[in-house]
Amino acid sequence: MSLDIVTDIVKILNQERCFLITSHINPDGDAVGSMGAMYYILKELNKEVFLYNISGIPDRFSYLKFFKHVSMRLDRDDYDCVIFLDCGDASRAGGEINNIKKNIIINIDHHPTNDYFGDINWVDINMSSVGEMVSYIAEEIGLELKGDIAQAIYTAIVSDTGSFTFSNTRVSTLKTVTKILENGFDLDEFNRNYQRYWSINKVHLHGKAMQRARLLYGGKLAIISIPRDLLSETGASVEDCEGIINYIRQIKGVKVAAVLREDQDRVKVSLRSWGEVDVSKVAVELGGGGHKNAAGASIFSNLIRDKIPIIGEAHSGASLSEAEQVFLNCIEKYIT
Ligand SMILES: [Mn+2]
Repeated sequence: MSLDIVTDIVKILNQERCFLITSHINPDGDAVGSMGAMYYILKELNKEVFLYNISGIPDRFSYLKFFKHVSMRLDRDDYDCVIFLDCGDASRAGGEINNIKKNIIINIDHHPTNDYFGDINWVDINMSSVGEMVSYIAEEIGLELKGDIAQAIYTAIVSDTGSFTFSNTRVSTLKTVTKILENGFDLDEFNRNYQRYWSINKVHLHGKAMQRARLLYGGKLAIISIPRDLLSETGASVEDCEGIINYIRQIKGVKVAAVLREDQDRVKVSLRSWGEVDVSKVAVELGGGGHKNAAGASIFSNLIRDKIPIIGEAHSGASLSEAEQVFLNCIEKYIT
């Protein structure tokens, strides 16, 4: 890939000395994988590299060796260059990062809602994943996509394309994967690491959640609302909810899948769609963001109060159903 922006980024990677790499809160496979790939690139260039993620890296990614170098705190207060990966805006990495000194901010992302907060912004909404974007940087430097870098990039791509089933899977994505496989990537070992991480609690949670699935708007919307109690009942964690949405997305005739999960002071909304329904617009309306076919938002209790007149005291447990109402009011025009 011969893009001027890639050349510009490589120039900075060569010039600067001390780097901080970060990605968004509650990192997914793309956030983690792209951080790892960038870390290995900078290590190849003999740079001083720090890794920061405000919520840390989920244990399921511990097969990536860079895992142990990621800190949940900022280790120093000045860096030559800060690289944000997979962040639509700088606050996605956590507020703390605004207080540090940095000469240059590089922003590499593929969210349509990105607000170009960097000094150098490489935002391409056609890219499958930020991991794929970082692979072009590696190649520009002349690094082969193998070993640790390949493992990190493959994690990012597989995660953000739903194992090559989402519409963001492009010819160039598969060309990148082809190069990785040609270099002797052990797919069997990878899949064992990447897929085998479920607990029995997660299985129980999924079972109970599936029972709650409903179809609305003539079967075009599949929705599951998860009250907080369901997690304590099954001993499952918040991360264990991951993947529930993909099952209801597969119901015949469904155009949009939605999971609403009750959290401390908010209800988290996850959205997936097929084809033309752009769920990022729904998410933006609710104060969130994302991609055309995969997006999310948080409905806070004050938003609920703004949009639904509450008479008297809200009864306990009302917030989930109220958030559901706010969401349904919002999605109606996109789905009917
Ligand atoms: Mn991503």
